[in-house]
Amino acid sequence: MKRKLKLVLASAVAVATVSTVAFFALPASAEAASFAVTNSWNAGYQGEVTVSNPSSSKIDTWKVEITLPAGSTVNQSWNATLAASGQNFTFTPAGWNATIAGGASTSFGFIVNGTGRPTSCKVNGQACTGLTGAPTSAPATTASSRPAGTPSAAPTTSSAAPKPTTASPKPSTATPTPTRTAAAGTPLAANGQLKVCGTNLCNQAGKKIQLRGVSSHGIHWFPSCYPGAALDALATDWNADLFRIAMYVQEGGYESDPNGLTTKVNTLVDMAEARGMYALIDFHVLNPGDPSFNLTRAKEFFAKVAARNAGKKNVIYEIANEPNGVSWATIKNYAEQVIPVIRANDPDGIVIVGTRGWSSLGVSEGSSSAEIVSNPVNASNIMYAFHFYAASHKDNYRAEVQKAAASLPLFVTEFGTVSASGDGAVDTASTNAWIDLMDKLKISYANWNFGDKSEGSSILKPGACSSGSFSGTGALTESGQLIRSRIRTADDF
Ligand code: IDC
Repeated sequence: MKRKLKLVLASAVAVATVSTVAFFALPASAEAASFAVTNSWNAGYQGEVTVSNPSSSKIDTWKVEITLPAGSTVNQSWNATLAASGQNFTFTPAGWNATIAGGASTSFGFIVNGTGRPTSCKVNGQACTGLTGAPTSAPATTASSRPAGTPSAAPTTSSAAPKPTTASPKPSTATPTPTRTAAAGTPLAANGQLKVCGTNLCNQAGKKIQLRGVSSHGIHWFPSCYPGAALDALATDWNADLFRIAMYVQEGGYESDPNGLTTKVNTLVDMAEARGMYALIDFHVLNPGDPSFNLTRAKEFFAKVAARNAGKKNVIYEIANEPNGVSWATIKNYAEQVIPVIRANDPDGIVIVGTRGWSSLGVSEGSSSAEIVSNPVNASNIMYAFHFYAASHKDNYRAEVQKAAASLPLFVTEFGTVSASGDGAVDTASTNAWIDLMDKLKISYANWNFGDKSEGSSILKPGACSSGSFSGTGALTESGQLIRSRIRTADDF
């Protein structure tokens, strides 16, 4: 039996140039299809396709074929594999998004070089049955987007979309992907674009807020831990505000697979955004501890992710997880080279700078936050990372945080309930003392780690990820249950 598919083409507004809306009707077996261009500039436009499966049974794969008039070509795509043949452009799954559960959907995006709108489309071989209208007015958009004129601010660096599959790539066409409207009631809908205000994090209304969430484990090690169901559980069962995407650089991470991991990071940014959560992009340097070792990689990576995600409001950039064995001056120098790359591509994204001694504000290497206060990073809209592991780091570290928070905007981008090894027993008393302090100071935090490795800091029990069940407490370790109970309480937004 043929399964029903719904095809929706949509994109986000950015300019006041004329937008065209055309409607495709799908065959009788399908629900509906529509096509809207709401993000366009002189020489091109951007689209997003959502393939929906309104039936109750899953579909195993999908294929979308679009024909463009001569003179227009799909320049790049993301979250899909693109094949071009003349004016016909075929999109198949990126790999991870082939299967669509009953009632679910998947999206991919593309950039068209040229202004010609699709003249036909097919989904899984069934032709869309015709263009039924082309109103000239721009569609009412709900996609909260960047202000009119944004495309002029479109990044001009390297191609941003993951795995561009264009035959003739234009290095200057990196364009932000569409921004989704955050569902009402989500942290993202409530707070919008964040900014640093004094020593705090503020929402779009200027209110001081605290984000509470979790960090992934290394995304290259635990691919089965971050499907939609996991982020669903975090968003709706945990009421998490924040998902940190830990992308190791060494140990088989970014340096081994830059394109694959960039794509994975972007996918997780989209998944968090779709659920109304903030996404913290963590360039997880650890060994070697000198971030300068990865400076070239950092510039390359952040140019791409900042360009690609510039239009989104849910992205925060963490440029160096845990510098260690290096001076503050070296870290500051690294930051002052990486931050401009991010700013050139995403001017309003908050950047978090790691601190000396595994992001201990220097304490773990015999220093203190004073070295930062007296010699801060020369950039605005930045915060400083502080990390702790509750069984290892106690009163003297808490005292340092309390003191530093009066002068520096702090963000606890990683903390564990156990020892600094990431393993061992949960120290409930110290964890609660830390969380109480962070709540009091409105310091945002992400707990290490949302993974199912057999170690004390794991939120999930071994095997939980492959079971695919993430909601409730059944899959949670002792640490996971403690953290969930602290995170799911009401936010003060
Ligand atoms: C640990 C993981 C462990 C992994 C190791 C690899 O828990 O499974 O084998 O990394 O390097 C940090 C780091 C973080 C560590 C964590 C626990 O940011 O990568 O994760 N930790 O040791 N800083 C302090 C503790």
